[in-house]
Amino acid sequence: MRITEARVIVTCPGRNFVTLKIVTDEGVTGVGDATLNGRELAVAAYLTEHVVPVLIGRDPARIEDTWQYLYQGAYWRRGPVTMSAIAAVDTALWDIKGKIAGLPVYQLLGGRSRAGVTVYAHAQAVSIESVLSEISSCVDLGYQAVRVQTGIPGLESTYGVSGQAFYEPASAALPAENVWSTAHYLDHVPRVFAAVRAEFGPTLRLLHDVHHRLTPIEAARLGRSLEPYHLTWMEDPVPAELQEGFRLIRQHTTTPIAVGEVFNSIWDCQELITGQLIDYIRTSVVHAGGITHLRRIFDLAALYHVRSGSHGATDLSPVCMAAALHVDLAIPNFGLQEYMRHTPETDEVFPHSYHFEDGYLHPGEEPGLGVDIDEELAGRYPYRPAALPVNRLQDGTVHSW
Ligand code: EZ4
Ligand code: CO
Repeated sequence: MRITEARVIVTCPGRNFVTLKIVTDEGVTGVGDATLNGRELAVAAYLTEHVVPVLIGRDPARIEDTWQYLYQGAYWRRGPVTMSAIAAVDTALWDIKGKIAGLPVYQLLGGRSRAGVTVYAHAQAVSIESVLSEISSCVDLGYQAVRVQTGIPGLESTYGVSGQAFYEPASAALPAENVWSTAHYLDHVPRVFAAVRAEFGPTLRLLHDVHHRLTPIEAARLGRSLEPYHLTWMEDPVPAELQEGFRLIRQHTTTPIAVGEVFNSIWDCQELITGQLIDYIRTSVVHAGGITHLRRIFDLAALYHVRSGSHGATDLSPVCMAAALHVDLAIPNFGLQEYMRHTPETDEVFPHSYHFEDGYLHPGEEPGLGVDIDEELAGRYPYRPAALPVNRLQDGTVHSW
């Protein structure tokens, strides 16, 4: 069997997605997600100009060899653009392998290790009062774990609390600017979780995303102040270029730490994992080199009691979600999977077999990944330039968003 064609499809059914569809001479096709929020066309160009030409004529069965060819063969290693492009190819090849075998991909990864994939929902609102009712709605839907984000008094807007229909500004061509205050934030967050625990009791699993805004010692203070509310994790407490910085957080708090949504490779988390500096690794299929490399990261993590907590925001397409669920179902050290529902338009463009039931997602039993792209429909939603916001301190200094 040979690859005869690979199409790069950019579509915007509410937000931009980049999808690679690989076609073989025997008519079997596979899909992979290549979406990099705010930098979509960079990956599309990387695929079109540098990857698609070398795929033509290759044997689609050789997943590991193709991965190594694209990774080592580029000479310029790692980085979000390269690794998202490699991920798309890798994911599509797993999809093809599953279809040829007549098995869902999780079976190729060793079979199911659990009944379903426990997912966490997002509860977000400006006030504490309204976030409590958002959490109630999640509980009513069957979720056992909820990420809680609120507005910060004194700040006009903050991460994770958006009044917009699209999660995270994705409509403006140029970046919006947010204003940040660590002092206001650190004062407020413990009050939020005190109210949530008082309302919902001790067993609902609670999470919070700090979104890379603190220094290690500030994160240590936050973790310590949240200890009475026993979070499942605090996410991205600090920017993670400095892996060593997590050691300082660790020395001060037992609040578990999750990190990794912006990581591209095992090298971004090697020290975090082997130093036992984190509890959950949140790398995704699309941004960390596909199923092949994600499994490598999770296998390393398993040796150090680190569990998976894969990123699953709506800027990762249903193709990525489907692939993630096959990995989640198979690995021994699964932790939690983030799940934000896509818009009905997105779900229509990407028909899929995965489904939600009682707090769990199930990938379904279709051969391959169980997801596809309706190219005709996708063509009706042309790309729209979009950018993530930029953050500044109150004095105007640029800060992590
Ligand atoms: O801000 O995916 O945990 N989820 C997140 C996300 C990220 C977006 C960036 O594109 O932090 O919502
Ligand atoms: Co996050």
